Amino acid sequence: MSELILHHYDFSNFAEKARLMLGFKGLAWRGVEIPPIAPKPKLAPLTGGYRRTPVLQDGADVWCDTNLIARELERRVPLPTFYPRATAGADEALTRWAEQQFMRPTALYVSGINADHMPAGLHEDRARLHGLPTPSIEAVRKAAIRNLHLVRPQIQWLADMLADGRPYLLGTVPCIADFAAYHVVWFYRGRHIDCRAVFDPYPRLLAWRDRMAVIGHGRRTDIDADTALAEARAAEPAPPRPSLPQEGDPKPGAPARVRPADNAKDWVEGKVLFIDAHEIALLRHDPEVGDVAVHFPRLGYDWRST
Ligand SMILES: N[C@@H](CCC(=O)N[C@@H](CS)C(=O)NCC(=O)O)C(=O)O
Repeated sequence: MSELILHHYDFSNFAEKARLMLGFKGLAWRGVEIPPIAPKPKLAPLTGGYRRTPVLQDGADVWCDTNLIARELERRVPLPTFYPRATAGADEALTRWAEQQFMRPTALYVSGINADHMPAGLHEDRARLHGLPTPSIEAVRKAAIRNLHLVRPQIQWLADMLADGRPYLLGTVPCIADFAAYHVVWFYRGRHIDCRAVFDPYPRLLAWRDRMAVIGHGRRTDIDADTALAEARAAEPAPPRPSLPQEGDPKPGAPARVRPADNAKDWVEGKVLFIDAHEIALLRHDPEVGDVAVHFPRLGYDWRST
């Protein structure tokens, strides 16, 4: 297996999930630092316009979204597993809660507390990403306290899950839900002002967080974006697995477009290379990198035949 490339930036919590997942699988990987705000001129040739962080690359294949990245890592390195049989279903459902219901107010709380310390243009970029008007710095600050009231009861849920002394959220071994909840908790480190005091009343939660942190990031080497683009250019997309289209799905070879389902404006266009109940991969041709396969999960994404 060639060394995978992760396109990420340090303060991205979803990237922290990916880094920890790579560590859990014991992998050596290469990191390309991408900008935290659009435009991302050295990522767009690979993804066709998908701009979220992180993205995983192997040659001329790229995987968007940490939920699909988890599946791809599991396929390559099955053990230790992200999906123990005993907690199947609950692990995915808990993941969705953590990354949506828990993450959104967490982002608004931590960013609100750190309103004056965020990189230039970040508040504006994130508002645009969510299809909202640019907020005043005062509005960002005020959102912090409102959202603190939304995160507190959810932090209590995490503490309650761990109250019987279990080491991980669903039992004795970590599963994908631990990674999903961990990166949200990790985000409370803040950019400048540390927000982690909210966890102080919960020693078992703190112990779980520390247990997750020691998994580490595997073996990381940093490379530049041009090296990653050159690797894509030199490679061809891997032959796809057999497709299993569902009712009404575009068939392999048909033109289609995909985008995140949450207000994202930019469609990624291409021809269906692979489709099943969980994934849709588009084959695109880019003048800079040639043919690239861009893999998306289906849950949380929107697709259309074109
Ligand atoms: N569902 C996606 C969410 C990714 C996401 O929203 N990442 C944030 C960074 S933590 C992001 O893309 N922010 C905008 C950006 O980086 O351009 C995943 O699991 O990868």
